[in-house]
This record gives sequence, C-alpha cells and structure tokens, in this order.
Amino acid sequence: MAKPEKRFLRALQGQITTPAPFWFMRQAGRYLPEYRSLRTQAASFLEFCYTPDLAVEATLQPLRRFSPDAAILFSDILVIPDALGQQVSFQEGRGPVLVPLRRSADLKVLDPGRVNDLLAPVFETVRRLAREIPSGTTLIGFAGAPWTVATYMVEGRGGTRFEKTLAWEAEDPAGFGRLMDILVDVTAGYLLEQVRNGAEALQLFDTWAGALDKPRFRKLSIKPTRAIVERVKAEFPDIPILGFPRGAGPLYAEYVQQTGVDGVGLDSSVDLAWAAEELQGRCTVQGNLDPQLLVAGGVEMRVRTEHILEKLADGPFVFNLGHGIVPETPAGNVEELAQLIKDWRKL
Ligand code: 1CP
Repeated sequence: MAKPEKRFLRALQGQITTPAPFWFMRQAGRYLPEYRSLRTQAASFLEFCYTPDLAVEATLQPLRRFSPDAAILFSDILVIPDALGQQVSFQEGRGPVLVPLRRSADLKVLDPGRVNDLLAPVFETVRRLAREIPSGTTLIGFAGAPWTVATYMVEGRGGTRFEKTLAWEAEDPAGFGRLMDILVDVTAGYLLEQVRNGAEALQLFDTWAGALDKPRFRKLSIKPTRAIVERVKAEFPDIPILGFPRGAGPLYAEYVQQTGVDGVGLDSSVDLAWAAEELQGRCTVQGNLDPQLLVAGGVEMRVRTEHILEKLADGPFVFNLGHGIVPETPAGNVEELAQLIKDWRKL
C-alpha cells in the first residue's frame, strides 16, 4: 500500500492536497553548478549514470535546494538501448549518438535477456535512494516509452524529424513491431525491478509522441504503454504510473482513457480548462509551466504559475513543468517557483 503521508502519492490516489505537491522534470542537471562539478568525476555520461555514488548524489542535489515532493532517479532513457547491446554514447554539445538500427536484420545485435543484469547499478542507486531521501518525499522511477526510445535507436541521434523511424514502420510494420515488442518487454521488466528495489511511483516519458498521427499514436504510443502498465500492475496493483505523451494534443484524452495510467504529464501547450474538464475527472494531472518562463522568471513566471494552480489545484494535481528544465535556467528562479507553489493560498 502507498504510504498516505506522502503528498505526491496522495495526489496520485486522486486526493486533493493543499498546497499542491510538486517536482520538476530534469530537476537534476546542468543548470545546477553542483551538478556540473559532480559531473566532472565521470569520464562519460553513461559511466556517471552507472556509478551509484554519483547518481545518488545527483538525485539528492535538487532535494536540498527546493524540497520537492518527489525525487526522480538520476539516469537516462537511453540506458535501455545500451543494456540491449546497441552502441550508445553521449557527445558533448551533440547529445546522444547511437549506431542506428534500420531494418529487421539489425535487431540481432539486441540481447534482451541481459538487460536487468547490466542495469544492476541503476537498481543499486534506487535502493540507496529509497533509504536516503527525506521521509515525506516520493521516489519516482522511470523509463522512456517504447516509441520515444525507438526513435533514438533508429535515427541514431536526437534532433531529427523521425523520418527513418516512421519510414521503417510504414514499410515493414512487422519488423518494426518486433523492435517495439522487445522494448515493451524489457521496459516492463526494468520498471518492475525498479519497484522491487524501492521506487514508489513510475513515469513513462513519451517525449516524441507528438510526431504520431492518430492511428500511429494508438498503435505506437497508447498500445505499448497500456501493455507496460498492465504488466507492472499485474505484479504491483497499487504502484502509481504517470504517462507523459508530450505533444499528444486532443489525443491526451484517449491516452488517459485507454492506457490505465494514474496520472498524466501535460506539456505546456495543453489548455488548462480542457485538461480540467476532459482529463482530471479520470486521472491526476501534472504540469505544465513552460520551461522558458522558468528561464525568464519574474512576473510572467509568477502570473502563469498562479493561473495553473487556479485552474488545476482544485482537483487531483501535481505541479510540474511542461517539459524538462533547460541548462540556461537560473537556479534562483527554480527556488522562487518552489516557494510560490508552497505559499499559494496560504494567506
Ligand atoms: O550532463 C549532461 O550533460 C547530460 C545531460 C543529460 C541529463 C542531465 C542527459 C542526456 N540526460 C540527463 C538525465 C535525465 N534524462 C533524467 C534524470 C534527471 C532528472 O529528471 O532530474 C531523465 C528523467 C531523463 C530522460 C530523458 N533523456 C528523456 C525524456 C524526458 C525529456 O526530457 O524529454 C529524453 C528524451 C532523454 C534523451 C536525452 N538524454 C540526454 C539528452 C541531451 C537527451 C535529449 C536528446 C534530444 O534532444 O533528442
């Protein structure tokens, strides 16, 4: 059973909590000077993720500054392709670079059987965090959703328009479907192992869901997400699962109805009145301050934050951004935002 004293978990159970619980996507990372300093201790970003001392510390850094209601495991969605045996590296200023998979025959490089063994350091990080985070803080485990992870595996890098991934899916749906099935299977197994080691909630990041038209959104975002939710809930019926189908637009409604998620992350483009009306009756909503307003700070950030709280905090709600904190963000603005949320309606 979820521990009721944790406000984040109560919100995911559908309760209204005042003030609203909050955390920020990418609350750890380069905008924090203490992160940049810690990061120098590992030669590569993946080594950083696979060193529990460093990953635990990176997770804890934002907790000390902002006391959010949730800590998110420090890792990356691309540890899955790495553990499957695809060659993955992160290059300074360029982001992730993978040796791309482009056709069925390329799938033979993948070895799904070893994923959880290779990711043992991540599970150790989860175990240690479960002991080390403050008692009112919820530990969120996560993974990329299959579609989003597949885009990196097929394109070989970020910053694309997913032409090669969409073309493979169109030309050889059965072959691409095998890649998706592998990802559903290993992602469910990976999330289950995070829960066994102490994760108290899970988030599935479908960052590139917005590239899919309606039939493909159903096939490549909703269906695999539902399969993962079902597998995790079969073993842990009470574990709250959040989905983040970024850019889904009106398809957010179908996503919420069909996947079985307990909460949904809204990107900044989602209309708040629409979300309150169409989504919040069915699940907890999370979001959705534009990360650029957090870069700018000041009155615009404050007005928009209050507006989001006015529209959504009377139902089950977790305050967050509409996407991750960007490296240019002044840490002081994040501190101010955290205080705003905590003080809202206090007087
Ligand atoms: O230190 C560095 O320079 C590396 C930057 C970095 C960091 C801090 C990357 C590379 N990943 C991360 C951590 C990370 N990634 C976390 C944990 C930290 C936290 O949230 O506090 C999480 C949850 C992610 C998830 C992630 N990685 C997503 C989904 C969420 C999102 O932001 O959309 C995606 C798409 C990635 C891929 C990725 N990893 C890193 C980069 C630069 C990218 C994006 C590449 C692109 O633009 O396509």
